Amino acid sequence: MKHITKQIHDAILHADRILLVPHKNPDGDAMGAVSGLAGWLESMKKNYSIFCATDVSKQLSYLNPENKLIVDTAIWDKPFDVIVVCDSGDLRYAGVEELMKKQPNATIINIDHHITNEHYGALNLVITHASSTSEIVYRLLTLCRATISADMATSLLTGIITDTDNFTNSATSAGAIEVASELVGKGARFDSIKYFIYKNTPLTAFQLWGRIFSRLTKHNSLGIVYTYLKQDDLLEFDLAEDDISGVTNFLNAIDDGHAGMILKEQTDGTVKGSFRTTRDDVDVSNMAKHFGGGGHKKAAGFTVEGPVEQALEHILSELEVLFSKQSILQNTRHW
Ligand SMILES: [Mn+2]
Repeated sequence: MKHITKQIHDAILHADRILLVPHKNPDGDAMGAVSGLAGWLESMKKNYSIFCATDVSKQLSYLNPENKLIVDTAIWDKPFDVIVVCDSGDLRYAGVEELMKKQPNATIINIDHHITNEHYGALNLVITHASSTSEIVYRLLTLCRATISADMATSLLTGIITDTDNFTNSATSAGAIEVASELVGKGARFDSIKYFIYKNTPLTAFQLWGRIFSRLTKHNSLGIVYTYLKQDDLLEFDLAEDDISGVTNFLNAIDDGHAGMILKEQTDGTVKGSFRTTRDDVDVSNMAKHFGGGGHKKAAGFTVEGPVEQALEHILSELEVLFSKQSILQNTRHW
């Protein structure tokens, strides 16, 4: 890690224009990592911007330092020296695959922990056993001897807390807890994170959770417990998808079957699917890959054509064919 860290440090020191990119529909880790890096660039008086291909949820608004976040693609018309992509296994997931073609001379830095990472950067700091990209950014900043402010610590701790699902899922390693502890020591505001991430949920969000839970179904031969969300549900309750983001990880609490799956209809008519499992013998990233997606062994996602009813039928029948050839259980071949 030391060698690549030095290369990243050098690239940033010599850059005049820097762009930070979280993946689209960013989660706490993507925004936490970007916001932590932004604090570092701020302290070095670097000229930088943050670009996201989609809007960022209101819940994560405290991770938008100096209001630098831009969603207007016009920012890509001027050349950047360095573009840092955070928490994204590939440039499609980041939503910048096409935009990147406008920046042939930029040094792309890829900081990520996804097992499916495509190493698309000129510099790739990819640590698949790290709990979160925010943990990696902390280690990077520490090796670069950066001063980590309380704001930066709050950002990075957000990433660790959200990616470990509040220190409950399998990403909760000794390293994650160690870094979290150091961040608290540097003034990370645990209370703010708790408030923004876990305690500002509107009542209607819980009512919609109830509807999503009422649709939970177990597919007996596949051993998959699934449910779905329609755009009509969001309209009816006047909510955005971010308002119920926690519902996906709740699948981990279900003690039935090999894996959980939720399908969420998007505003553009496509359907975003997420797989979750808590079992060590199941690798859901392979299941997501079958539908053109990716992720981690225990949490992975993909996007297919809608509407959600047809998507569900399609996915279940595809999985039936797939499972008839290979077992879902990892210890039988490469699944
Ligand atoms: Mn992450």
